[in-house]
Amino acid sequence: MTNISPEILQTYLVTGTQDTGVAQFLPTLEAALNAGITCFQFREKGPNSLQSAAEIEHYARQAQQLCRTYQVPFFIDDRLELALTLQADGLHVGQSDQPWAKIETAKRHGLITGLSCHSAAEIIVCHQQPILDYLGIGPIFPTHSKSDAQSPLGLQQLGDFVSLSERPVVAIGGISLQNIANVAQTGVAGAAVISVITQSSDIAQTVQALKQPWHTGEASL
Ligand code: 3NM
Repeated sequence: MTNISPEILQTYLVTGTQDTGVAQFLPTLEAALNAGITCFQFREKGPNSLQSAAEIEHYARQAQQLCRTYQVPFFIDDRLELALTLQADGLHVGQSDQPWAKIETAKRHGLITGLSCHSAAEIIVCHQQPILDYLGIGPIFPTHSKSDAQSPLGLQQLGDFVSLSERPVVAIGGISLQNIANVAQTGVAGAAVISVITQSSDIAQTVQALKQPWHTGEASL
């Protein structure tokens, strides 16, 4: 039960200027697009993020333009107004972002919708909501990229949640080149990452390695 092709979720970069520094934000995104990420989420949030609405819109527009060039879907985290103004491809929200009101509005405007979930109860609520296209589940492993992250779920729990979900699942939180094959084997549609790409010294090689399990058939989708 989803309106999207789950392949777009496979290698999903989530990033804002707080993760890259302002100067490296667009070059990092372009390197990742060029290397084959399948989806991008503009997430300007947390310590060191931009505070000016005009600046946030400026970088979001630039990122959207790059995504258009590479024909990769452009999502926005949480900021419904900005997502509607820019006619983004999708909106991703967390449990504390008044999720259902935002998801409903975004869907009415034709956007793809995603919601972060951390528990079986939150996943079961989604069963009633055809307006939701995919679930983000995390953190799977400890992460340094989200200061208010919940406790890590681990691979076993991820697999259980994938089975429970009626929609494609993207795993997030602490995903690395060491654990991507195990993450893929749980049946997720994809993996969403920040630091493994933003802190990579060779983004092309890192993105290729993240995509590898889906190419070699290790993923169970
Ligand atoms: N959301 P990294 S964990 C943005 O659990 C985000 O919902 C999470 O960054 C969640 O790949 C997370 O560097 C940070 O661990 C992911």
